[in-house]
Amino acid sequence: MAGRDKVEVGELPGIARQVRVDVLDMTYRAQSGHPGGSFSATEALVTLYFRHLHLDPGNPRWADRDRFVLSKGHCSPAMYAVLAARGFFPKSELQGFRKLGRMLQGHVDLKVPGVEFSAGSLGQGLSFANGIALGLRLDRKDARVYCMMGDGEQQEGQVWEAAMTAAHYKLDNVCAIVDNNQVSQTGFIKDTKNIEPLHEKYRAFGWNVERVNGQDCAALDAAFTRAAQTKGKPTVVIADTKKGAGVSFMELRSDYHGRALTDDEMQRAMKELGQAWTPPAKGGA
Ligand SMILES: Cc1ncc(C[n+]2csc(CCOP(=O)(O)OP(=O)(O)O)c2C)c(N)n1
Repeated sequence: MAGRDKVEVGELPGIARQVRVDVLDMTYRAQSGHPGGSFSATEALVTLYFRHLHLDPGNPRWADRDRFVLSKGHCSPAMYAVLAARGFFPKSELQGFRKLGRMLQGHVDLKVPGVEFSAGSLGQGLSFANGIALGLRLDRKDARVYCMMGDGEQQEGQVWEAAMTAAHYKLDNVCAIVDNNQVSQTGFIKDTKNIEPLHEKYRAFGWNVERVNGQDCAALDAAFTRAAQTKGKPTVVIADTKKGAGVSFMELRSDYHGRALTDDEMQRAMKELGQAWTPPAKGGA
């Protein structure tokens, strides 16, 4: 089935709910993957893909497309679910997530239609986005480049080299998004290596800064619109989110960074998402 094009802002939460259901299903089937950081990023992803990115799912390499770089590439489940919903590939592919020989592997990679950057090693996406943005400028194209990073990822030095580069070259076609979900792989970021005040840091590096509730699609939508109107400097949208957002017992827990839910957790989580779910018969095909 073909994916849906631009939708009204009021429709985004419903799409986000379905993305979360798909993320849980994919990671459960694979018995691995990263639901926590996928959930915090869901609203930003659906707002971008259903409202802002100029794309042609039937022609993923269209020269004038906007580019989206998922630098926190371990959050592939959410991105794959969104790409499938937009029609880049059949939704049935999601069932092969992290299976040997299948297209959708654990970290986003270029084999997947709609993916622009093979990620996995954190800290590199913004540098790559800068390169695309400079290339688009040379080619006199109006397309924009979006790059989503994690808040733990902000601890990587390369992020700040790239932040300097984007400001130096006045890359107003770059919009970074920081999924500021407070929790990294093993605990709270404020306890491992504090990154705040993040907005002041980006401002000092010469960026336009938008700081919004990152689970609020309308707020994100307005921030992305302002970003596109900002001239002479790159924009960062600091999306204040919660790791595991959308399922109460997963919120702000590093425990759900990189594992599938148990049967009992699946039942509780799917219930909260309003989705019927029963565990598969054991020993079946
Ligand atoms: C260079 C590098 N170091 C370490 C890792 C291992 N790693 C994978 S995910 C992760 C935590 C990332 O935290 P954050 O950026 O906050 O992501 P999120 O909470 O959104 O999942 C780490 C350390 C990696 N992928 N790359």
